[in-house]
Amino acid sequence: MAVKDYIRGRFFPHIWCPGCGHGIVLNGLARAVEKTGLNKNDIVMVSGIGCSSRIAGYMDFHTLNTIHGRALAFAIGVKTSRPELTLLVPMGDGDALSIGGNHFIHACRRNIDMTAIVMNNRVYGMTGGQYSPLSGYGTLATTAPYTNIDQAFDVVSMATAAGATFVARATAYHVHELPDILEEAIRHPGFSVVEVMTPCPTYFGRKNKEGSAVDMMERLKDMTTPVGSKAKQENPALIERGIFVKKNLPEYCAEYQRIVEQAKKTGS
Ligand SMILES: Cc1ncc(C[n+]2csc(CCOP(=O)(O)OP(=O)(O)O)c2C)c(N)n1
Ligand code: SF4
Ligand SMILES: [Mg+2]
Repeated sequence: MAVKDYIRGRFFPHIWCPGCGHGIVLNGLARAVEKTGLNKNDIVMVSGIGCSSRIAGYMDFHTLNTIHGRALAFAIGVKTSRPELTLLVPMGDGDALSIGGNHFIHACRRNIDMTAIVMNNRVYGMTGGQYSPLSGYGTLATTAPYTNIDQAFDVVSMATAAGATFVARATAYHVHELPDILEEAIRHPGFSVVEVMTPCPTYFGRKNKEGSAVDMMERLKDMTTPVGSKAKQENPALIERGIFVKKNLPEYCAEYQRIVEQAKKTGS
């Protein structure tokens, strides 16, 4: 199948603002899936609610646009009943780590085979620019007109500490790295987390005077560096991108089946 076969062209034009990074994530995902060679009928995409979650409407897999913060709960239900399917779970930063934070850390802990994509634009885009747990100290938002004093979560550190067996960070600027990282995440037989730093020029950019959508893209280039690079030692403020964790642990559905078989044999 080709990239265009994974897209629902009939629903275009999409709802995203000019310069929004979410469409680049859609592109990256379509290319990643193409690289895996997966049949689209074997893929289920489960999203919550948000501008980011609209991605499920545009991709031609089995798709569920569920409840804000609950995408992983629905996805775990699908995966445990049909373990042979490939689960992709795109979420916003608010969706994944604010209202959905508890589901997120426990999904990491369980190592269930699916790919969680956190589309981090550091804001609640869909509802008008409220600050999220990823906005960060010193930022402005419609709900923080005099400056946000909450510190931000680090998605990579949090997913790693909670036990995710594949953890990576990509950006909407680095369009060639994104499909490669997503492909590796999808192929990984466990719980994969990919944070994608992506611009929301309409709210985060405007509130924080970050300039045009192009300026925001250039900032993604300037503020990040490949993981383990010398640049990070010289400038600790740089944010690393790439793959941070890749390890094998027993997968949840396989373990569950093992227990079922064991119970059948022993009758207890
Ligand atoms: C249970 C529930 N609470 C709140 C909302 C309102 N709501 C919809 S989207 C959203 C935040 C979206 O932000 P994010 O997840 O970061 O996605 P983005 O729009 O930035 O891509 C909120 C609070 C909702 N739909 N359901
Ligand atoms: S409000 Fe922000 S996140 Fe939502 S579509 Fe517009 S640019 Fe994208
Ligand atoms: Mg957001």
